[in-house]
Amino acid sequence: MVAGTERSHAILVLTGAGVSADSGVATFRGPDGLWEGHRVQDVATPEAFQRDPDLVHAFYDARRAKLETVQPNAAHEALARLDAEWPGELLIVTQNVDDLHERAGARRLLHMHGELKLGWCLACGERFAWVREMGTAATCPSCGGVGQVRPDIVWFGEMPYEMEPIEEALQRCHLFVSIGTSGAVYPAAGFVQTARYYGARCLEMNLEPSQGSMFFHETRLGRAAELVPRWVEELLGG
Ligand code: BV8
Repeated sequence: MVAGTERSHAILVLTGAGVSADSGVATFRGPDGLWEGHRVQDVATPEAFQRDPDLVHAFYDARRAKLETVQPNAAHEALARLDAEWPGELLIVTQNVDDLHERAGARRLLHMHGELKLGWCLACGERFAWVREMGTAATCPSCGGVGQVRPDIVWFGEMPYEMEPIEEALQRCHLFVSIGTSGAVYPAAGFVQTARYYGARCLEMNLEPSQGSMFFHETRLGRAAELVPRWVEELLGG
């Protein structure tokens, strides 16, 4: 969907795990529905963290370590090119907690579910960069508290970040584009309905139809690393 998109138009792009899949980062719902061998409720809820902090830390420590071994793919790079060259408003809202959008050069970017490379101290409330193993005995760089640092990730049952600017952008955008997400998790899965209600044209690019496909004006099926560069070229080059 490019026809009718003026260079003054506002674009909101929502990305999910499918945009990092071509970099070798596991998506949440693999064929077995498990997430790197775990059930979501055992590793991505506050209750799981209370119940078994060692397991939750091991899960996030392994995913943070994996980030050092992967690179942005053509989809991240194409979105960074759009960010650099699109003259109108642009906001990339990612559900992903990896840093591949940033490493490709994206700037107009919000992480609504937090970031693997951030820590959060429950003693003093500070957030800070954290690139190494965390475990249950990490020391807060701000207050020195020991064993009070958690991953700065939005777990199920927790309020996603930046919801106000995201709501505003959803109401303002002329084009809403969803890339690589199953449309299984709210509130992100409901964004297309908000954008459409406020008059945006809605485009979905995914390996298979998402749970919200019926709300999109157009669906393009395929790998993000192939579809996204082609779409950005249509927008910028066309
Ligand atoms: C909230 C961080 C309320 C973790 C994530 C009970 C209590 C409270 C809330 C609820 C509840 N019951 C239901 C809810 C709502 C809940 C929810 O939606 N549950 C679902 C399961 C029904 N939502 C929440 O809890 C949210 N918070 O509601 O708070 C509140 C209100 C007031 C005050 C306090 C609280 C918080 C949700 C955020 C959870 N955290 N991530 C981490 O990453 O470790 S969610 C996680 O799964 C991801 O971040 C993502 O958002 C989500 C879905 O993942 P996807 O990105 O879509 O990935 P998935 O694998 O599912 O799909 C990948 C897609 O890509 C597939 O379609 C595939 O076909 C495609 N694909 C694969 N390869 C490619 C490809 N496409 C293109 N190219 C390829 N190569």
